[in-house]
Amino acid sequence: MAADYRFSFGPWNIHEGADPFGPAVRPRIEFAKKLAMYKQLGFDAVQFHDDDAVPDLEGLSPAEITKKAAEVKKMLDGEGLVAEFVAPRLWENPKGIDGGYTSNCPECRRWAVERTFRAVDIANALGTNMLVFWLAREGTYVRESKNAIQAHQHLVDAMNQVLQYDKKITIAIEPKPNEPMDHAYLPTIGHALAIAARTVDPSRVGGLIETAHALLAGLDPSDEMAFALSMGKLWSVHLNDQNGLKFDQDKTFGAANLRAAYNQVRVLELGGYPATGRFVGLDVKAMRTQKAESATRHLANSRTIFLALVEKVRSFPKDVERQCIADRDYEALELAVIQHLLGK
Ligand code: GLO
Ligand code: MG
Repeated sequence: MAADYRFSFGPWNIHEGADPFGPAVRPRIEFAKKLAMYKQLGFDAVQFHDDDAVPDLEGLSPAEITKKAAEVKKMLDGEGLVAEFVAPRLWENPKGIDGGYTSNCPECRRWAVERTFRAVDIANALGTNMLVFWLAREGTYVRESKNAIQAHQHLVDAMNQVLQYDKKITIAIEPKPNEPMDHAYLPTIGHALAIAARTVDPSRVGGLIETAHALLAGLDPSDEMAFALSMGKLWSVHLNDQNGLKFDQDKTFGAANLRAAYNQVRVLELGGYPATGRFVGLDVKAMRTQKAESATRHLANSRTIFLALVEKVRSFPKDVERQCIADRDYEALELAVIQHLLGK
């Protein structure tokens, strides 16, 4: 019954386990081997950074980049997979050190837009019309280091150039309030959609909401998703979990707060998300302690938990919900939800 959901993740979600305090603990798995794992794990679509699809793209011409991306499209076809989106990875290049689009250096801003044009070319070659803008370093460590008013205009200018470069491309902004920056410019979906409204074609700019990012902003992810859904702007999600206000943990979906996970699933159900044909993305990381042979469990487990919660949402007694609401007895409603989750 819940099979109407389709799932995606990015190759970075199968990783070697390095963290800021220690090196890799698992062998690197090459891209082709990762692709072969998707279907086995129950996933149908691949999320890409531009350089996941075309490694070392900085040294290549636009034609070479497109050719290499076309080869990746063939690999996808061979596995029965599709590309969901391409995200320009501006944050690992020296020119993106101070943000790409909002850098104080005009040459770096131009580089960021050019690199995004290449991401558009890659998206076209992979057969998707969606870019994701996770604006990693578009912000500041020190407020006085940038003019924040101007920075927002730079973001609009960059998006406009991309929207004009390709009249079919769409941009889903993935808001995040901090990390790596102290303060990032588009911390919530409200900020993202307000900026979207200022572009040359607001209909082609929407959002991707990540559970952990909303929690880091002190917000309820299901409300962020509801806000986007109410405007037809929820174009993807990065479901995961987060244990309080600390570094971006990307835990298995539902592992820290099952009730909040239930409410994210509930809102996707209420918003008719599966009928939009969009994917449920899982941006989850295996724990550093996980042994190599089982370092994809976090993906399969997140999907299993998601599907179990779909069943929970669909089987919640609607008559109880209606009665509690009619009686304005929200204590009773809350207990009914908890008992339902406990299987009582
Ligand atoms: C990091 C983000 C990151 C993005 C990915 C796609 O906090 O969640 O994983 O989702 O780079 O743009
Ligand atoms: Mg993410």
